[in-house]
Amino acid sequence: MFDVTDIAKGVAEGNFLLLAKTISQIENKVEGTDAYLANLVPKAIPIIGITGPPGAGKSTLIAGLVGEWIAAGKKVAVLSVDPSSPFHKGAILGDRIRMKDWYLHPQVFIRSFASRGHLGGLNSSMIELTTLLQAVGFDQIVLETVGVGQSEVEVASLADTTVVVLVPEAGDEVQMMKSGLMEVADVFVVNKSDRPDAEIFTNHIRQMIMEHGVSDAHLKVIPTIASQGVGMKELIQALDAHQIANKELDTRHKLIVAKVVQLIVAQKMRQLDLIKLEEDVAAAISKEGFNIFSFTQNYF
Ligand SMILES: Nc1nc2c(ncn2[C@@H]2O[C@H](COP(=O)(O)OP(=O)(O)OP(=O)(O)O)[C@@H](O)[C@H]2O)c(=O)[nH]1
Ligand SMILES: [Mg+2]
Repeated sequence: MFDVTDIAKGVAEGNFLLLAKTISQIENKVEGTDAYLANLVPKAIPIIGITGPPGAGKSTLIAGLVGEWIAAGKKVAVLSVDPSSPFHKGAILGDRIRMKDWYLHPQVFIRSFASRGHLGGLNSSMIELTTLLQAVGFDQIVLETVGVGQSEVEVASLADTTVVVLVPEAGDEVQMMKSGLMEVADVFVVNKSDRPDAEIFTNHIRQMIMEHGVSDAHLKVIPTIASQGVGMKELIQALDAHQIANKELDTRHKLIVAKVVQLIVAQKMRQLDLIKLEEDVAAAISKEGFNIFSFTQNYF
């Protein structure tokens, strides 16, 4: 596998070839991956997770943030995870088009991943890849995931700062309560604030989080019009504020514990030979008195 110093040199020069190759190697778990990961020396660059319903404007928003960060001379990495559900075709292409300004920019590395077929291993790959990014010289790391099912909760277990993007539409607040977004969001963005009633919706969210005992609701709910670049500076301020607060409270260890658990689970899963398991089950259930617990103990 490639030397981290060489990858970092490429990143510094805007050449991401070695980085891209290394990402593929890690994803494919080529020989030596575990040792390679174990020798990384990551910097404490916070990971920003951006989630929200399909089409809320996450990619447009990220493109806006990237613009601000680039202007400040930063190196930015964006990983986006597509749930690849059949009703969501073209997500990758859509992202390409919206982020096209940045695709060839020497300060920006963008890569999309499909979550299908990962069997719960997506988070462990993301932990691996974000740690690699932290070790090769990026200043900002963003993870985009479409908020369907449990993915908001999953992204929150990867990100130091979780941003939930909402749009002013009737029913969204109900959806938000339902999926427990209040617990995972560090910052709320009300995007498409050019829509009618955006202000009412924004105030509604602010009130809801105040009822949750959050006093600085104005800092936590940011109205944006991503397609016009409106609200980007305010959002960056909110991100910075959260990261400073995080540092003071030293909440990092909780997140690390969650990540360690995910890595252990993923490692156990990798050790499991599913084909053999299926054969073993087929053999075991034909016998009388099959007991699922005693059977499972053979795999502990
Ligand atoms: N009116 C309006 N449209 C916007 C705004 N931000 C984004 N859009 C549009 O909303 C559509 C979806 O934007 P995306 O950035 O692809 O949304 P997304 O959340 O990344 O979508 P997925 O990744 O497919 O879930 C695009 O047509 C954008 O141009 C906004 O602030 N106002
Ligand atoms: Mg997107």
